[in-house]
Amino acid sequence: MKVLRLVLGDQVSESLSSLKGCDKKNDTILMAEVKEEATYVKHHKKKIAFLFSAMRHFAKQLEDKQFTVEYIDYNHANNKGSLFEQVKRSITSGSFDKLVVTEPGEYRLLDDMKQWQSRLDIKVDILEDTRFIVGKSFFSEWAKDRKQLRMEYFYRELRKKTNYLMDGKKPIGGEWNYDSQNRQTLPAEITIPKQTKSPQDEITQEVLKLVESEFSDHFGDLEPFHFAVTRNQALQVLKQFISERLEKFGDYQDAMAEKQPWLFHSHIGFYLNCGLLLPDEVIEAAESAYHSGEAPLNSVEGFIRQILGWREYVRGFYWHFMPELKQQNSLNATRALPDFFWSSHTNMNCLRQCIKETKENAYAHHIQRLMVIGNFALLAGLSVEEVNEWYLLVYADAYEWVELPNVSAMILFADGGKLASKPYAASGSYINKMSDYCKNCGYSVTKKSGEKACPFNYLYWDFVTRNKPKLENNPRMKLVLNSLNRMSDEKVEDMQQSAQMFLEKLDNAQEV
Ligand code: FAD
Ligand code: DLZ
Ligand code: SF4
Repeated sequence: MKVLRLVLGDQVSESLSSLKGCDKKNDTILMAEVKEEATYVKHHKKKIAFLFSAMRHFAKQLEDKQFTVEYIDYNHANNKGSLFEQVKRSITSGSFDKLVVTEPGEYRLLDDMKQWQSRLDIKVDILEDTRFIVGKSFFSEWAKDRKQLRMEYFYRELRKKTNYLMDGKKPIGGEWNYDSQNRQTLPAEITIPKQTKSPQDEITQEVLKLVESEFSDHFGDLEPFHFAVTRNQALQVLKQFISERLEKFGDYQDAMAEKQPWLFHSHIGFYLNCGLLLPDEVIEAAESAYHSGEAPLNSVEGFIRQILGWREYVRGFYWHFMPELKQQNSLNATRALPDFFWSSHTNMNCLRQCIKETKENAYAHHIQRLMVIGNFALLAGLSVEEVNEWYLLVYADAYEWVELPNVSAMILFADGGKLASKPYAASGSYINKMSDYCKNCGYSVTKKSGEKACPFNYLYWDFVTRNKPKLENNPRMKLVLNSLNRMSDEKVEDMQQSAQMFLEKLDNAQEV
């Protein structure tokens, strides 16, 4: 039996199901840098460079172990431009008995792949992606017959199932969740560890040249480029996170600071999502740090919750609710994405900083994505489709399985509240509490309406007023709606008028 084994750009892991039982003599592993995948959205330059370099290093690693690899680079004479055409070419030119591939992380590609068997007239095995703690069916089973699908309860199930941070049947420390201890602001005198920078080698430098010449019209800065592109480098990033950042991860998880894009976060999402790191090894490294006394429980539980809880949950949520999830727009958000999402030119300092850092690093941490950029997109009623496309292309860790639930369901409430119990909407005071952005802003965070007032303040109340009919039956919105009802008509009108003027400026592409 001669097997063609296709490995995708976000599958650079030797533990991959499609590589199990690979016959080094007879089988061929196909990897291809193709235009279709690099441009179905115009990914950030750094994201393309990162994946192409990780792919090339992985192919070399396999070749060094005597696997037969057919690597089609972007300018290869035989490059056919799409994964399907590339597979077709290999099958036509070789005498394979079947194609084996691990299921892709995006619905569009899986949907396409399901047609390959009949289109190629060869047996196609699409195998489960085992690089997660649980399979897709675990979520569907758990969701069955449940009225609410809150992450917290899914997470508790997984804690019990895996035994991570458990003391028999009870959670270590007595609580499942230490979120309330994870909301500190950053003290002025704190030392933030330096970002782990992986050195560029010749392969990466080649790729950087390629990306500069082929994708020059894509968003983002290509250099400086310090991503890990091999498993050993990614393990080094993990190691440094555990020894230098994890201790304070919990305390400052929600904090933001100007010119500090990396803070105490792990910066491993890129590596987990493309296969350079695996979730169980990351969780186990954090758990060991707790047991050896290197990091406190609020940090370790908070970190493990992100990976065992949120990451597994959003993946299950995506596959359970696709393809409908992509069509949903419960708040009818249709406003065009403002130009400053690309240029970062806005007088709102919080957005200017977060978008500028996104452009520079293809990274922003969770609270920047959620409570600054996402919050603005929600309050301003930005188009669900355009916001999703933006998030999918700007972040180097973005693939639809993880991006879409976070954007459509978490920030835009487009699913009508299946994921979040209420919209993650907040006024400027939240941003002011959790960051130092407001100090250097052209707007005043204490002003509620008028030209100089922080746009988040009046947009917040305008959002609540506008969507009152859709939110008034939500028990978690009761306090907010009571506050709105207690406000004088004049105050509400002032804020609505300010919001109207601001949104008109956005619609007319004027500077805000
Ligand atoms: P840390 O803060 O150190 O967290 C550790 C790990 O936990 C992350 O690497 C990630 O694997 C996991 N994690 C944390 N939160 C989430 C979450 N909400 N969903 C899934 N995994 C999570 N994450 C992506 O991996 N890809 C995306 O495209 C993506 N888009 C997002 C869009 C929005 C609007 C929001 C609010 C969040 C998004 N996230 C996404 C989740 C989160 O912001 C990133 O995982 C995190 O910022 C990556 O940085 P880090 O590795 O330093 O994470
Ligand atoms: C994101 C991406 C990019 C930019 N380029 C490639 C590529 O050239 N070849 C490839 O096999 N995969 C690439 N990818 C990752 C795929 O888009 C990813 O596998 C699917 O979106 C499914 O998650
Ligand atoms: Fe952002 Fe408002 Fe603060 Fe300015 S004042 S940084 S717009 S929250």
